[in-house]
Amino acid sequence: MQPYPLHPNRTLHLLDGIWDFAFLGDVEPDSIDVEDLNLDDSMPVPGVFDSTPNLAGKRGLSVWRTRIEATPGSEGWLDVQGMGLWGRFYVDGEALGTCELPYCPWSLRIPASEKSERELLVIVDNRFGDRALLFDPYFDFYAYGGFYRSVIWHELPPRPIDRARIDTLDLRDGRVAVELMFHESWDGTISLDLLWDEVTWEKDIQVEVSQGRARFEALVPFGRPWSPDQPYLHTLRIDTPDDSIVERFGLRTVEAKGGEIFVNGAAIKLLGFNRHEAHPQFGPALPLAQHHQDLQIIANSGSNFIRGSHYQQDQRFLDLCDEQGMLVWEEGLGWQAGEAHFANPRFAELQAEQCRLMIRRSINHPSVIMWGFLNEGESQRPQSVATYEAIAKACREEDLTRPLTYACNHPTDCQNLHLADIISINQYPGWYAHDTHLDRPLEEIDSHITFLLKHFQESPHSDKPFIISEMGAGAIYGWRDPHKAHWSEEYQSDYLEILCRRCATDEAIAGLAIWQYCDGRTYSHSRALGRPRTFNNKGVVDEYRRPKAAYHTVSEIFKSGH
Ligand code: ADA
Repeated sequence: MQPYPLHPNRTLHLLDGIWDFAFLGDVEPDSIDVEDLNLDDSMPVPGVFDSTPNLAGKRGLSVWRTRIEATPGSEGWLDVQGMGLWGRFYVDGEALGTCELPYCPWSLRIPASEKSERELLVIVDNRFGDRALLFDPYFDFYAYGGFYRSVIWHELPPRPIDRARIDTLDLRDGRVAVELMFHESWDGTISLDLLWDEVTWEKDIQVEVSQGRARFEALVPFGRPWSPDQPYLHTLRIDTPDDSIVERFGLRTVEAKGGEIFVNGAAIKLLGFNRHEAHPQFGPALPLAQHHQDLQIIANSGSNFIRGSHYQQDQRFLDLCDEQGMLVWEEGLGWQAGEAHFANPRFAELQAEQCRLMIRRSINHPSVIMWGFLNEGESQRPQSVATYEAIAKACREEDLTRPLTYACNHPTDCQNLHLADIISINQYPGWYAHDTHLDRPLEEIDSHITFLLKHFQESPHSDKPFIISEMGAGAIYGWRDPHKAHWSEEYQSDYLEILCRRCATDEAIAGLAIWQYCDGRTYSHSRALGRPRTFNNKGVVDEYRRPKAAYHTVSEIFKSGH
């Protein structure tokens, strides 16, 4: 199963499978001759080499190679759905591009060649440093090297279609705005055939193309809204004389106003989890079955909301969320960016670029109801404003149909909240407890939430919905202890009982994303003294998705609403 959009008339080469591979270790990319490599190992794509037993924990340069039988003379477009941390792409020995955006959907144009056998070779580096500006060693999740998601080689027809964006204009009569985007910029008139939901044709629609884009409005035949309870999806196939695309979308509106979040005009309280795409066996290269199972486990807890922390999501997962009515916060990669990041213009450029690519890729997912960026950046610093504003500008230029937010852990002195449509706060009272509560940390939870609500109700942002985008406690799976102290399943369950009851019943709180759904591997250096096993253990299920006591506690409250 490949995610939407589909290209029914194209020759596609799905490059999932076993590639030739070699781990070169501590060498520099410019020091190697790609024509003179001995790739004597193999590696699966999707897959990351540092989750395999032979290379577990290794950092360095790796080389991946596969071959494609392509139509001579065809131009190529390589769809790289997510990789890390850094990759230089060669086709037939020629370097064509470099991806420095971990997790981000990224693509590459491949010039036509008269050859039929083509070679794709990628140098992948999982070391931190200048090539990995967006991923730092202190991030609280493991930085893997390889292909996190599928790679697909498209043979492009003339005037290839890139995407067709479909925005809801009117829920009542199913009116939509369609923006058909071609890969190239050109001007002219073109005839389109539209096929709605595989049954209703509209033939020979003449549209004007300007700079490679054609905009028109349409009425979705028998249009039905998409909602969490009735996640009704439509498809639109657009045929031009040269190409075809099938987009899936939902008739859905989302607004943030008056302290509440509205889906299709109905106020909704978001209750759910932060989820990392991670597994000890596969790292971020999750099989579809794991995405499916995670969604089932989260939905079974009574959740209606997932924050895809802290990077662009697997498109197949978002397709599943569309189908099952799960609401999603998708965000660009970021984790506690500080002064040095804000002083580096390249950081802001890459941040803005990755958010643009995220939004363009996910634009038609009705499940995605808000965009986020720069998780827990040091937004209390005045020098953070330029970077935050640049990213927010890029996001708003891409999409004005969804609220914009970012997870902030500097609630009382944040400099950038004017950019947020939703106030999203990360805090850990009762876990990283303050000295005043060291011996009775659980009492800190409610009082801190009350403090936060009062602060924002008295702030210029009082009309914005307030959500707790992270709050939680750790527990070691299977550790039951009468002391009910930190790291016991009892403490985590008691903690989340207080948190979830408060959030489920307090009308001033528009949403909660518990930190976190499942345990996950994190950094393996001395900072891990606070991370038993070098895992972040705040999951309500462990890394193998085995439920802790807290999972049942949370489920009872989410399902009952109190
Ligand atoms: C932060 C961060 C999370 C995780 C969490 C924790 O809020 O955003 O990724 O690191 O803290 O477990 O402390």
